[in-house]
Amino acid sequence: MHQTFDAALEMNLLHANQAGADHNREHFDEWGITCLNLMSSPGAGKTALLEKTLAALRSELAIAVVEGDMTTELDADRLRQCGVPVVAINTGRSCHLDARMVAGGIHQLKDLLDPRSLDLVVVENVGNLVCPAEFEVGEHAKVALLSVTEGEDKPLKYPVMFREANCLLITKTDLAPYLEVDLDRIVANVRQINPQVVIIPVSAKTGAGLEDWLNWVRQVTGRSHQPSDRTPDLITA
Ligand SMILES: Nc1nc2c(ncn2[C@@H]2O[C@H](COP(=O)(O)OP(=O)(O)OP(=O)(O)O)[C@@H](O)[C@H]2O)c(=O)[nH]1
Ligand SMILES: [Mg+2]
Repeated sequence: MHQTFDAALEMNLLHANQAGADHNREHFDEWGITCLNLMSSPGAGKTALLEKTLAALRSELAIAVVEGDMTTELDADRLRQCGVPVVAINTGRSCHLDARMVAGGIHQLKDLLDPRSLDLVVVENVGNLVCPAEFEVGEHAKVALLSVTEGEDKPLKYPVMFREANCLLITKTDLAPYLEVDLDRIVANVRQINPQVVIIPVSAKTGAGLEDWLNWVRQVTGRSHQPSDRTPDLITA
């Protein structure tokens, strides 16, 4: 009985969230904005990757960030240093952003600037490998990050985020030589869950793979002026 009630409650919650996400996406579309939702377990390297991404792309794209954390503006402050508009959302006890919270972020952004002047809004979700993937926020694409330190089995054990992702970044590849980790095994496990996902190994520390990631962002924002002149390792559509 309880189970049926809980399942119905969850369905209603997700249904209401989906309506909010669709509404956010309508706004993004109206303003000509592409929205990306970055998701991973805590510490996989979302903010570090964003720091490099903003530094590289801010001269060619007008970018803003919606930064989600349970508490603090630590990440938001790091990204403000990159010279782009950043709004911080503290989720309190919630382990993910939902569409309503991001709608609040959009309103904060509108107080700072004309949204039609933006090309790209990146949402950095709360660090959590499960819940963020279940709550759409109005994004056009989901980007999941999995660091090499987390283990090859994570896509199999926590499949939802990997199933939903349009792009998977295998992060911190500079650390791979110091670990007993098999990148091919990570890729094979991800492929079991999601055969279509684009997979890009990156290191925010060394910059390896960064250009491939930047080209993917250019592609999804419709600004693919500088296509990569080679087929990058492991990238598959
Ligand atoms: N060696 C190495 N360390 C990295 C790399 N990227 C991030 N780190 C480190 O990993 C730690 C976490 O990085 P963050 O970027 O804060 O991770 P995050 O996913 O934003 O974390 P939350 O927002 O708390 O979920 C920091 O100590 C970073 O310096 C990388 O490519 N290589
Ligand atoms: Mg972060």
